[in-house]
Amino acid sequence: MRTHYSGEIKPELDGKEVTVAGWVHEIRDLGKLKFLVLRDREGFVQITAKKDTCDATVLKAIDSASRESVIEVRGRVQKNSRAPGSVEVIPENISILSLAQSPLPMDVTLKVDADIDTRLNNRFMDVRKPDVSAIFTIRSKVVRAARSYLDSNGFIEIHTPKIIASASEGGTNLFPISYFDKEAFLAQSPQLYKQMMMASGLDRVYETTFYFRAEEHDTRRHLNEVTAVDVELAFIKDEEEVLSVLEGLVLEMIKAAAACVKELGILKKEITVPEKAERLTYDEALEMLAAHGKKIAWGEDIDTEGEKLLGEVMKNERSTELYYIKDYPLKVRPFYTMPFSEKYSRSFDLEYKGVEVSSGAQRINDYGLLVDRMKALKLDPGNFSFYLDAFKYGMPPHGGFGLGIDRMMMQMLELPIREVVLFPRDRHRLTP
Ligand code: AMO
Repeated sequence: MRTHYSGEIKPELDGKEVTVAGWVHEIRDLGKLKFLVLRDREGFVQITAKKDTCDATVLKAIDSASRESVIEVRGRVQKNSRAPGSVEVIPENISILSLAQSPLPMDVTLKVDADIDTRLNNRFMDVRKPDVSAIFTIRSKVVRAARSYLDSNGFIEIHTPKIIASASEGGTNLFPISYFDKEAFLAQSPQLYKQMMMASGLDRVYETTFYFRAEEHDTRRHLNEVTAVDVELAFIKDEEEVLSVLEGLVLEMIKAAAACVKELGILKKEITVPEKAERLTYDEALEMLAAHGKKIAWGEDIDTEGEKLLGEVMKNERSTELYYIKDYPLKVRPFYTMPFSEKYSRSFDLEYKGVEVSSGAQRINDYGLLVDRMKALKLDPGNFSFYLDAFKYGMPPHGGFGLGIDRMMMQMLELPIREVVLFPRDRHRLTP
């Protein structure tokens, strides 16, 4: 059993017996002296074996350990100003716990850059690299910060089914699955279920969830399996209350990432925490884009290029990287979105550095209006009876949003989406 991680081996422990365990990062044999660099999740520690003072079994173990083998080393800490971190471990016993085959499928010493496909095919090895493991340490802190913010604001964490019978966002991007003798799909969103919970009395809920989306994208920012935080809250006056929960949540997540000083140092990244999110309306966004040469017809969605340009304009002219676009045309939003007038809706997207990270709205809570909106969008209310029932017997006003965790990570660290997901699912990738 290891007693210490590499990060704990400090010169102050001089003379103390320790056990460290991890992977053989590098071996250098200088004849009289053998150096073995051991790597674990916290970093590296140098194991130094002198030929004339070290036990023969220790020297033999070093000779037989291939790179990336898993070993456990018991030994004494020794201060040494010439060793990395001014400290080394003089081994008294080395056990080889698992011998690695060679050649290795990829290099983990950071000397050779492997392409992203090789890295993802060998993700278990890729994550051994400190810069890659740093991403997932930050991700864990960010998700924990999201949960903790929502918990402390009275939200209850729920889990809704991922095997569903009908579409929640419109029907085209569902993955069909066979479910005994019935047709079923992987859930593209917890939307209908989180809304139904608003009629249950648990009036503030959230879920850290998967979305499965059968979209044939091949971009830096789309995946077919997405992780997100979905939130829904009831007894709201309008969408502003939903926006303020989203703003608080996103700022906490960015703060949590910015606090990962060691990991950001390894990644050579800096994260600036915005003070708040700025606000724009959809119409203002269109005007700003038009003023910068990008024309979008009223009622069209703002495309990727438009979003990117808007990101640049907001940064240069308003010194902000985080902003909402509110009041979208009703016709580009899903059926459950609360209308604001004939043309507009009580909906919003949150943009971070020119990419949409969240979208949400106040929802329709009136049964009759909901059915009308379904019909207007050519959806058959008969397919949604399990959902519509929740609106018949007391449904409070409510709203919510879905916030992409992968998108947040990618924008905070300014990396492509595949880098921030352990085992990404895209059009070409189903294993590992
Ligand atoms: P929407 O479809 O906009 O809204 O999704 C919400 C957020 O999820 C993330 N996201 C994705 N990330 C990567 N790849 C994808 N293919 C992908 N699709 C979505 C984005 C996006 O902003 N039911 C509504 C939310 C609500 O109104 O509560 C919904 O799913 O960050």
